[in-house]
Amino acid sequence: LEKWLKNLQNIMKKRTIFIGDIHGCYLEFKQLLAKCAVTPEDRVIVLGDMINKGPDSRGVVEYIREHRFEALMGNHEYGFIKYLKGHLRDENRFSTFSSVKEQLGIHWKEWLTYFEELPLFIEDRDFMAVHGGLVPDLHPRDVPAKILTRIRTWDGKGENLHNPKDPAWYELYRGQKLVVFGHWAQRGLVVENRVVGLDTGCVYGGKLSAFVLPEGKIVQIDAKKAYISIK
Ligand SMILES: [Mn+2]
Repeated sequence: LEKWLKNLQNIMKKRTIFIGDIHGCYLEFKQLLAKCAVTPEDRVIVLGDMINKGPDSRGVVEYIREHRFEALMGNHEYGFIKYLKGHLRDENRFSTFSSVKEQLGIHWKEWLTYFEELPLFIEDRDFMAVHGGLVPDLHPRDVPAKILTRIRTWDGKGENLHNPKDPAWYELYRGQKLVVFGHWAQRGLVVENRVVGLDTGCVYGGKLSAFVLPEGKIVQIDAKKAYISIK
């Protein structure tokens, strides 16, 4: 990563700050932005899973919209859209989603539009940002949402996206662009050649993490507490 960063530092003008899975951890989110000394000149990209499980999903998404941060579709936003439309089959997730809907109040339909418009990936000259990850040798525009938002491991077919016997998707990545992703709290911080993973399980009592370009610096805030237990 270091060689790549050195090259980038010469050409990248705008500071870009990527933020891992927030899951309603509003206080930690605000602290992390302060620690990164974010200004209106910066580009901020939230990697998805902004909502659900944690204490203040509404606070998080309102802050993101007010400050015109960019945000990606995570599997929790994707599931929440289905829930709001009455299409969700996984009843285990109803209780936390109903609390998010309650927080959003009477304007939930307007929020539905916001969530539906979230991009599945953001591609820049210098990087690719995605919530789950990439399928080897495919551009994300050619990969379905349910894979882009949920992939952890790759079996060659996309049947099982989380199998400890299969390699992590990023071990198979051969592209030239830096990929920044979230979604894998059990794996935690990943900093390897051309991949940076930022889900460090804040909502489970871990940390909330940011990656700052062009410096290539990781910035973290400890969770106040474990808001929910990890499965
Ligand atoms: Mn996720």
